[in-house]
Parts: sequence; structure tokens; C-alpha cells
Amino acid sequence: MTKTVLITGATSGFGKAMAKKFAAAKYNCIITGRRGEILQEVADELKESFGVNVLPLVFDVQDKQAVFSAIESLPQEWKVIDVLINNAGLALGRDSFENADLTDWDTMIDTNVKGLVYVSKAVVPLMIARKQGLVINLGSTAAKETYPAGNIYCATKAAVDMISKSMRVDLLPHKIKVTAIHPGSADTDFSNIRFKGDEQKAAAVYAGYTPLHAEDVANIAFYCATLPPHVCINDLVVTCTAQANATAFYKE
Ligand code: NDP
Ligand code: 8X3
Repeated sequence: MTKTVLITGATSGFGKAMAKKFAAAKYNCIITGRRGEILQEVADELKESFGVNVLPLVFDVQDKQAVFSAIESLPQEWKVIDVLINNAGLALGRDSFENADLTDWDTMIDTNVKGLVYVSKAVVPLMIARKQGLVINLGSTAAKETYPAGNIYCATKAAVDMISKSMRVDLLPHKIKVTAIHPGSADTDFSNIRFKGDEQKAAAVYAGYTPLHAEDVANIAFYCATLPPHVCINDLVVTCTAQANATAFYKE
């Protein structure tokens, strides 16, 4: 039977690569993001390349009302969601605690923590009703250790780590698996967004080593989603070979 995956933040990076990976395996895809035009282009590409059904949903995960009405308004056949991937997220700024911008902090908390919770609260009841499902949350190596000037970004990802643990415990009786994937440095739009379009600063993040690519993380998410029903990867940290933890890199 055809399965359905819902991926938040599918307009670029990990989310877009995951959408391609799951669509290639014939999953029907619900893809979300704020940039409607790009989302539609991704949807068209998935349909054309893989012949699957794709439903693009434009909403901001920070907007509680928009999240719930988007999920509630799904046509009945799209409410059978096998895999939810809470991927939408961002870092804004890399400034020390005393210099960092409070608005950036608000946006990271509202997106990475509250947004993930809103989408989960809207989708998980659909899984509970079917007594099956998998939720994959995107954390980060930044969830496991902080780094200088990582402050609130690291805190939001530590929250994702703990929320994932809590969901796993609470959803146990409902037979819902919860997997947290914690990637290290990956060359997506992440650093461009973090440094607000400063391409030099963004490029410097990836200089001197080969970072993870979006496809690496997509392959891992797909692996986690296709394990036998009795097997669940709970917590997975993945870095490129040149990175050992949140702060240790070997750059040439
Ligand atoms: P990208 O910037 O390439 O993609 C981020 C995605 O999130 C976009 O599709 C964006 O869509 C979406 N998004 C951001 N804010 C919102 C919002 N408020 N509402 C809805 N969608 C939103 O970055 P990555 O692919 O790298 O990041 C994906 C996830 O992986 C994030 O949670 C990030 O923290 C995490 N991560 C990234 C790492 C890296 O080094 N790249 C490493 C570890 C974790 P749109 O702009 O259209 O709304
Ligand atoms: C993204 C990776 O190292 O910028 O979560 O925190 S890092």
C-alpha cells in the first residue's frame, strides 16, 4: 500500500532532498514551507520525476492557527500520514550572549521549538487513531553540546532533543515511533540564512573540509523510516568525517 510522508521545510536543503528520496520510493508527499512558488516548483518536479501524488501546503510553522487549519483541512485521503518529518528550522545570527538580537532568538524559539510542537500536536492524533506512525525530528550536534555564540540556537535544538525523548515515552502506548536525527555541519542554505545573506561568512563555514550534503541526511531519514515495524532508531548523531562533535573539526 502506498505510504504518505509529511515533510516540513521542503523548499530547500534537507527537506527538499528528503522529499526527493521518499518520492523516488513512491511515497506520496505532503510538503510544506513559507515560499509558495518554490514549494510548487518542488511539487511539480516530484510529480513529474516520480509519478507520485504531492500536496504542497504553504504555512509558517510559527503560526499556530495556520498549522492547525492546514492539517485539519487536509482531504481525508491525505490524513493517513505514515511519516512526519519535523525538519523546518533555522539559525539566525552567531553572536555572543550579550550581543545577540532578541528578535532572532524569538524567531528561533518560535520556529525550532514551538513550530515543531504545533505541527506534531496537529499530526500525531491522526497517527494515534491508526495506532501507527513515525515522527522524525531534526535536532543537531548543537543539541548535544553548545559552541561559542551558539547560545539560543543550541538551546532550541537541545529542546528538540528533550521533546523527542518525551514524545517517545508518551506515545509508546500508541505504537508511534519517534526518531531524532542530529546532523553536524551540512552545506545547505542554513548558513546563508544564519548570516542573513552574507555569502562570504556562509562559505567560510564549509571551507577546508567536506561537510555533509543534504542527500546524506535524506538517505539516513529514509533508512530510519523503512526499518521493520518492531525496530526504531531513537537517537542518531551524524557528522561528516572531518567533524567529531559540535566544536571539533579537522580543516585543511
Ligand atoms: P535550509 O535553510 O536549507 O532549509 C530550511 C527549511 O525550513 C526551508 O525549507 C524553509 O522553508 C523552512 N522553514 C524555515 N522557517 C520556517 C517557518 N517559520 N515555517 C515554515 N518553514 C520554515 O536549512 P537545512 O535544510 O539545513 O535545515 C533543515 C533543518 O535541519 C533545520 O531544522 C536545521 O536547524 C537543521 N540542521 C541543519 C544543519 C546544517 O548544518 N545545515 C545541521 C543540523 C541540523 P521556507 O523558507 O520556504 O519557509
Ligand atoms: C546546524 C549545525 O554546527 O551550525 O545545526 O550548529 S551547527
